[in-house]
Amino acid sequence: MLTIYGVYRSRASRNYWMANELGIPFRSVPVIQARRLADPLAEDAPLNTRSPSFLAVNPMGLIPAVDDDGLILTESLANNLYLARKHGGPFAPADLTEDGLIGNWTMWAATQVEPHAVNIVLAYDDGIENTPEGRERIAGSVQPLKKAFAVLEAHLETREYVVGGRFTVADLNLAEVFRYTMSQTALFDAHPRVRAWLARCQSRPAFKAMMEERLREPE
Ligand SMILES: N[C@@H](CCC(=O)N[C@@H](CS)C(=O)NCC(=O)O)C(=O)O
Repeated sequence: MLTIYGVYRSRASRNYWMANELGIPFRSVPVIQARRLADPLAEDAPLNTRSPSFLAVNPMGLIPAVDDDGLILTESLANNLYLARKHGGPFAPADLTEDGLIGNWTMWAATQVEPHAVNIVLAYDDGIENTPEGRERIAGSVQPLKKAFAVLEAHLETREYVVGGRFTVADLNLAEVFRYTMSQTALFDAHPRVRAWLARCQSRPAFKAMMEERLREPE
């Protein structure tokens, strides 16, 4: 049985989305980010990323972590690659070439896109998006994202999905990273294929089911 540790309002969302796509049973343990709590170590604090019982699962103190019948994995995008490969079907690489491409696009998203995308989200989380400091932080993240958007826009010129002509774990992983940039509408105005691709990914029932759970959680 698969256990997913992490609230839906975190990068665990991508593992919940994957599990929904695969239609596999899973148990959800709603570990919350310690930074969202006044005193994460208080006796009555909810299970969080600094709770000793969660640190026993992921000593990095980060969500998500997954436990698949005793195999513990702690990197959200790698968790999805593993789940796709384990369960096979259209989400998984069909051959070594697709495996290479899916891994390449996933690492690209993790290293070239996510750090800037998260920086934008954190500016909003901190409520500073309309302050001079926040605007500067956001602009500093949007600038390097322009190149990544242009690369994906060009790639999508001749295809609807990133690898293999169908929705795969590569699309899911990238879509979850690009979701963090959605506040930056000018980036999407300048890259209409990226906008259409993201909408295509987010129109999937498995994504919508994940978002429903996410919206049920307190902000
Ligand atoms: N590279 C990791 C990053 C995980 C990560 O940074 N998770 C955040 C939540 S989205 C976290 O656990 N933060 C702890 C905290 O804010 O207290 C992954 O993708 O799984």
